Amino acid sequence: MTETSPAISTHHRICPLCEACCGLEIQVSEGRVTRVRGHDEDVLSRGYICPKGAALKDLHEDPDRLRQPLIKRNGQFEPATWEEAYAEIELRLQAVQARHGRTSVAAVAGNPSAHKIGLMLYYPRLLKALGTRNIFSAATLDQMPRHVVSGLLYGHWMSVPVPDIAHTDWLLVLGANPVASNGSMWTVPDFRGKAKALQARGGRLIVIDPRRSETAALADEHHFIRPGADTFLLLGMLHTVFEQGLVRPGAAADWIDGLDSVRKAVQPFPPHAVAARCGIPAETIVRLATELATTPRAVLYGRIGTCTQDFGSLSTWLIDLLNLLTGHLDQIGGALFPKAAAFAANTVGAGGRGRGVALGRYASRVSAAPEVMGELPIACLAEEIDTPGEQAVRALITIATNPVLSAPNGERLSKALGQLDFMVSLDIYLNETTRHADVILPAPSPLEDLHYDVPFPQLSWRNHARYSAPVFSRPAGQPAEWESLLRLAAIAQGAQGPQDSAVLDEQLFADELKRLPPDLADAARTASGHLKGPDRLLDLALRLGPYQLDLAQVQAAPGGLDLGELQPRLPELLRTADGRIPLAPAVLLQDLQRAHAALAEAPPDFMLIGRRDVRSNNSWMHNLPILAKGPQRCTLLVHPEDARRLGLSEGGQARLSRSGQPDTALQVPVQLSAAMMPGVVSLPHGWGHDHAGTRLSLASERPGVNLNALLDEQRRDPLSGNSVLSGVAVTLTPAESMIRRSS
Ligand SMILES: Nc1nc2c(c(=O)[nH]1)N[C@H]1C(S)=C(S)[C@@H](COP(=O)(O)OP(=O)(O)OC[C@H]3O[C@@H](n4cnc5c(=O)[nH]c(N)nc54)[C@H](O)[C@@H]3O)O[C@H]1N2
Ligand SMILES: Nc1nc2c(c(=O)[nH]1)N[C@H]1C(S)=C(S)[C@@H](COP(=O)(O)OP(=O)(O)OC[C@H]3O[C@@H](n4cnc5c(=O)[nH]c(N)nc54)[C@H](O)[C@@H]3O)O[C@H]1N2
Ligand code: SF4
Ligand SMILES: [Mo]
Repeated sequence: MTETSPAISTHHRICPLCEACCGLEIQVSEGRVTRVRGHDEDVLSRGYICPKGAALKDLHEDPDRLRQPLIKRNGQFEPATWEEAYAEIELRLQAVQARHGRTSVAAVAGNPSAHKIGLMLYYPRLLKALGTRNIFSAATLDQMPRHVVSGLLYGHWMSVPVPDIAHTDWLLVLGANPVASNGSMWTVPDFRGKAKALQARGGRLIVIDPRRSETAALADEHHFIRPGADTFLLLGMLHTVFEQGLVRPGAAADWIDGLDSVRKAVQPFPPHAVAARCGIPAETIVRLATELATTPRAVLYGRIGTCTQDFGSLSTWLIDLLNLLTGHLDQIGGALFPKAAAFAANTVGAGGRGRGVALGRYASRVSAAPEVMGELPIACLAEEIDTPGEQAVRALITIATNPVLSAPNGERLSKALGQLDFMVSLDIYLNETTRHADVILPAPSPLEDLHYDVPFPQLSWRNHARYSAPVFSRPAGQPAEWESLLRLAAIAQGAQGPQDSAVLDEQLFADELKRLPPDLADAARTASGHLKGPDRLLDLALRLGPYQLDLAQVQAAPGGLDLGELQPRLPELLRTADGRIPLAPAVLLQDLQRAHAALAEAPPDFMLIGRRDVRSNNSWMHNLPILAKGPQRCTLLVHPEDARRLGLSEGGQARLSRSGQPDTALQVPVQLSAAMMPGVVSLPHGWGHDHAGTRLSLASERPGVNLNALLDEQRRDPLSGNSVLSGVAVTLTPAESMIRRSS
């Protein structure tokens, strides 16, 4: 913190609202935020900020943000003290455990938990204490295919290659819109600025998307693709690479196995055979493959559009194979693996080999969906609750998640939550999901919390280590989230009565040290022992990390420590058991049969895709005045030709349902957009704030509709368990017909 004048202080805070992780400069006067702007000295983001960053002030001040625990009594939430709340949880959670066993309790964690160090570091403690297999998270609505492929190919879920945007001359983006989303599984603040720099040095940006997105508008080249068909495009490209003798694995050549299997596997997919399926001409497919292979610094990047589809794991695998086989993996200007200063499993130990990963060690009870990364698909949560049986889920803990809006078929989940014996939520709002809880524990405002990003330095465009101290102190009595998690963990383990979170934290630290060799543990106890909470675990992780830093060093650099440009990391990065990269894992080859069977599928009349808006964030930032103002954002984008054919007009209402499921119908305002691929319509997710019993006064004024109410929770990428959220067949009619039919 710096004192600018006696009344004004300036603080530096990493923005916790999206994966760009911008460094912000927050000015405070008389206990209030008076200005938020980008921090010019931040080593990662260099002054960049988006409208959401500025909304941290509104979030901090939002009168609807919960500041006291709530306990539901006779169907009504009543304010309670923290000890009353914990006592209620103890009574009721332990009763469920005693009666129905440990599996009867489920836990779900959501997106914001990735942005809270307290949640990242202490949630595993809670899961261990719960001892349940019913663990779910938003990862299966998002990036699970990415983890599967990283695990299988490189031996760790979090070994994710990211485009070296600082040096590449050719960047192909599939299914991502970083100009609006600010990047994902790739921490890249100011993507627009970096893309413009790429173009200024003569490079090219190419976008593949069923909508001419904000990123496509910036690109040198954009191609529409039939939603869900990336796998076919990528297979056609890979076929070309083999066919034209362009296979040159470069840096990775010494470590790969299974090249012939890949060659054989792509044979049925020449460009002319996949062109109609993906909607991209064969010549274009061949040209893109050739450009990728012959441009010395080139890279493919795929994200949510390539993950949340029927072939999510296949698409992600093919993206990596294309980068690798054209010599761009682990190469400057290609796709590089970041080297994080702390918490990265792929920096631990000697490197070069490791334990690898296992998939499907167990399966979900009802659908037999395989476990991945210790989780089950979140789309299975509702059925695990509402399908009777000895092993049914009867109690639930939610941490920073709103699956009633964020997951497919939230209606079913909402009903299922109503059937639970007990539910507790650690959250900041009384919203569509937490309204079902029996106890809500409020998290502090992000400005009252210290921060260090745990996952994102493992995904960043440049290596760095940055720390934020709290801007404000927590209100009296308000625990940090990690303290709440320690209390919940103690309860889950059967503790009775009030517990001291400081004592619980000592136990946790002692357990952490037990995992180290005795000499290292002694050194760590001496070095980090004076700290507590996440600071202590962070100090330990920095010391054990590849740069051998410590917390004090990172804290002393207000803009963070710049740890340099990304560098090649093979073979040290590998953690597969044999130290090799298996190009053709059996499970992926097998999954390819599914794509083969779907090659001839004709497109339905209309397909639905999602979209993100700069002023929105999944389901939970619609209550902040600075973001909520302006035009309605929950609109259905329809191509003007499609609209004319259907009798829809700008500003009119459309009736939208999943094809064959008229009861899923939503009524939505139409917005004409020539940026849509004909036959594809787009609706953003995270809306539908019209449930009774929430406390979201501003959001409920313009609730929008819930896209996920249309989606089928049973439709998943089988290997990763990731939900299919894009490319769903829909039926579209003017809303008048809805009125006529019902009258
Ligand atoms: N159709 C469709 N659906 C999608 C997507 C899509 O593209 N299309 N995207 C998916 C993706 S990528 C994701 S990540 C998921 C997100 O889905 P979720 O993980 O469920 O996250 P959000 O909907 O963002 O809800 C966040 C919750 O965290 C709470 N919260 C906010 N800040 C804090 C905090 O500091 N502490 C605590 N304890 N709680 C906090 C909010 O009040 C809210 O309840 O949505 C998915 N759903
Ligand atoms: N402003 C804002 N920022 C966000 C979020 C937010 O809600 N709002 N959410 C955050 C989260 S949780 C995440 S995971 C990231 C996601 O970040 P991104 O991955 O960049 O996600 P989107 O912006 O949804 O962009 C996905 C693009 O894929 C396209 N698409 C849809 N289906 C297909 C398909 O089948 N194939 C291809 N090739 N393209 C397809 C869509 O038209 C869209 O343009 O954004 C994060 N940042
Ligand atoms: S892009 Fe916006 S929301 Fe994302 S970290 Fe930066 S300021 Fe925050
Ligand atoms: Mo996400």
